[in-house]
Amino acid sequence: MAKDVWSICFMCTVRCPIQVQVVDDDVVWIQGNPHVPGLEGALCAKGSAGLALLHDPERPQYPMIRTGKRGAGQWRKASWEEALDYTAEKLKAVIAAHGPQSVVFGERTNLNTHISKTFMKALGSPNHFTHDALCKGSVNTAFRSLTGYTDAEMGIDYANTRYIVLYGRNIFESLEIRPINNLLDALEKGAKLVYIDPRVTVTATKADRYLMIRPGTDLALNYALIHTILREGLYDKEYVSRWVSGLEELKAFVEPYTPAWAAQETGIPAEVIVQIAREAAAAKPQVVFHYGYRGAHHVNEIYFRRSLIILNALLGSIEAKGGLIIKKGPKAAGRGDIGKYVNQEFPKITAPRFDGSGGTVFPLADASHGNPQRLAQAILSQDPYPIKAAIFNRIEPLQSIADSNQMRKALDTLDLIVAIDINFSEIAWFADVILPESIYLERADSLQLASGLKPQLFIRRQAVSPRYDTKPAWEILKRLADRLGIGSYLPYETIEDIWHFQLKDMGVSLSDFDAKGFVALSKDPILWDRKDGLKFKTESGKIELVSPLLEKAGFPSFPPYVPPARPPEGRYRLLVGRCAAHTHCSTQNNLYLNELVPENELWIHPQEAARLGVQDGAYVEVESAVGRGRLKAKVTEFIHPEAVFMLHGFGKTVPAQTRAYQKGASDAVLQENLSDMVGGSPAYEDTFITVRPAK
Ligand SMILES: Nc1nc2c(c(=O)[nH]1)N[C@H]1C(S)=C(S)[C@@H](COP(=O)(O)OP(=O)(O)OC[C@H]3O[C@@H](n4cnc5c(=O)[nH]c(N)nc54)[C@H](O)[C@@H]3O)O[C@H]1N2
Ligand SMILES: Nc1nc2c(c(=O)[nH]1)N[C@H]1C(S)=C(S)[C@@H](COP(=O)(O)OP(=O)(O)OC[C@H]3O[C@@H](n4cnc5c(=O)[nH]c(N)nc54)[C@H](O)[C@@H]3O)O[C@H]1N2
Ligand code: SF4
Ligand SMILES: [Mo]
Repeated sequence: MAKDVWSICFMCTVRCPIQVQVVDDDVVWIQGNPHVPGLEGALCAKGSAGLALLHDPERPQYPMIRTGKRGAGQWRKASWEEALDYTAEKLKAVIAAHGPQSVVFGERTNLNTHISKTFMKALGSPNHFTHDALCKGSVNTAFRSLTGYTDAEMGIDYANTRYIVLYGRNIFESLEIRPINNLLDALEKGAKLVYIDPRVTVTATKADRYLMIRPGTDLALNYALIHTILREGLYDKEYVSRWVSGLEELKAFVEPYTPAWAAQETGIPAEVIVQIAREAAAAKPQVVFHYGYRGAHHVNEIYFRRSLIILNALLGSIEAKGGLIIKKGPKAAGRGDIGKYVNQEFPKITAPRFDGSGGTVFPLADASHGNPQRLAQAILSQDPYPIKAAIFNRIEPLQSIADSNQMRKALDTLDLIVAIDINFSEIAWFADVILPESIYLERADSLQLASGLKPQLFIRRQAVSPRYDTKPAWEILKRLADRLGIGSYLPYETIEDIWHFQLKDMGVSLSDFDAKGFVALSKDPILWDRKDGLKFKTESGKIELVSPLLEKAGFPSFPPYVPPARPPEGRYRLLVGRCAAHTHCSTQNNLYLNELVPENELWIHPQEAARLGVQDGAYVEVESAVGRGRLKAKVTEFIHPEAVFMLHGFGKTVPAQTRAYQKGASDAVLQENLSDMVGGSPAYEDTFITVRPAK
């Protein structure tokens, strides 16, 4: 029997709405939801490779309990009853001996995060954390310091922009389909794209202007852009006088940061800096200085992110058509909010977070996300208390957190490691119990609320029955909760129970999803009135350039510029990133995607390669202060001579992933565990490595 099922792709967390064609309980075709503007049937290579994941025999097929040493790959097959009983008993023992705060739960934010947060609160532990700080912690803090909104509450109106500047936002490879299609439309209508990166990426090749910046100096460039915009009076005076405070302090601060000064620092000619400032100002307010994603992750990340938001503020592009927009949720559309189990009464938790997020370590970081970056230190130092059990759901601490060797050492001291995963990831292989989740095509999940100019709800319905003995995470957590005596906090049995609970105040029913797989909560885009209707969530209701949030915590709003350290003689700054064929560290073993990009290579400039005796295509050994690796060299002029680059997520050590096993090197093994202590992000790009031809 043939049917079409509305779902949401999960080959990466962009979560494109999809239409899945099913014949006789098997998937025959996946395409983007044709009714969604900007998607219209499109899917990326990874999305199409969902088919290979579904049928992959190299994923966990049943619950497993470790029998040998950690990581040795000796397992026994267990029933779900047995594996859940085992996990619950171990958790109870840990809680009895060390208290509920000794249990941590990490996950990549997903549709069921309201359930896992509920699980942890009911357990009495403050230690639920997400990947968020690793991705954009400092962007989040920067936005809150200026506007009161988090980065998750901000978006970009790509379709209507006239001028967009991307700082290592390699949007055509590290992709999101809808934004790309919208941006392509804008470019066709004449919008200009400026791309800044020490490496020539696919996005660089599509730009009107590409600037090979010296790594880590984007902040100097931005101070010179701000200097020029203010000196030449190019800013949006009406917007700034109504919505921005602290302009005089900013003017005084950027005075010394001239384009000539920045040219020395960045390698970008002064006249080009001036031209960009003028071009951007001429397009205002339909301008975007892209504030986010990764790109330049350094210990002063927060100030770089603030400088980007300040540029947008000066050109009046915040809450402007073709600029940045404040995302609108159900309330702005006159609806009730989506139901979340986490909005209920829980027993009071007095222990602080293990990671000091919103506390003693990262006072300004968003405590609702926590910070995985501190996990290894917190375990090893037992500060602020012992951690004894960890549940990892859809997150890979051994590849997504810098310094894997330290992480392995720390995790090995725990009494219990649980992995809820769909792959034999490094962490699953190192765990004590693997609770295999059904993949997105085999399960339904909580509804997705997508806030934006037009808020919408999306649904992931189950397309086919599970190929193996796997379960959705919401069910795994419910069954675990029942065994721990906290099941009443998760009052559901089926996915329909969850959906009804989510929809109860929204004026939407399940059948509303039948026609198109989504429900629009507003007919028209909701933009607030720029004259009088903007609602910044700061105390003054304005964009606060001088930030009480920062200053009350003892951090300056405008610290003097400190140049990034130059690599010591014989070392290179390690830059990392993604490619279009892979998702972080998840897809390297996928049958199709592995064929497209089987391993990572080390990009190195020819002048440096010649000096080191490194040949294009030959193996090199790389080493940092904390780890080492081996991969092929790619000798290319397309990278700044101070830096080398590798794709993130390779260098697998799990033999069960036969296609990816030992291919390339892992960036996380090399990276030192450094952080921006103000913003909360890791400084992934402050590690220096040596390179030599492999023996
Ligand atoms: N195909 C694919 N797409 C994805 C993802 C994926 O895994 N795969 N993941 C999604 C997620 S979660 C994220 S966070 C985004 C990431 O999206 P991006 O931030 O666009 O992507 P990265 O691939 O991390 O690329 C970082 C770029 O920054 C450059 N860079 C390094 N140092 C500097 C510097 O000092 N200055 C400047 N200007 N540039 C620098 C690097 O050379 C690299 O090209 O992608 C999203 N989209
Ligand atoms: N060294 C280094 N670390 C990084 C980065 C980097 O560039 N270098 N980038 C950072 C960024 S931007 C981000 S966003 C994070 C991402 O960090 P992660 O979220 O950890 O990375 P992913 O590869 O997206 O997914 C991790 C795990 O989720 C599992 N998984 C995939 N789908 C499912 C599913 O449906 N259910 C379950 N239960 N598990 C699933 C995968 O098998 C994998 O083990 O990493 C950050 N950390
Ligand atoms: S970008 Fe690709 S992999 Fe990510 S959700 Fe969309 S289709 Fe799936
Ligand atoms: Mo990310």
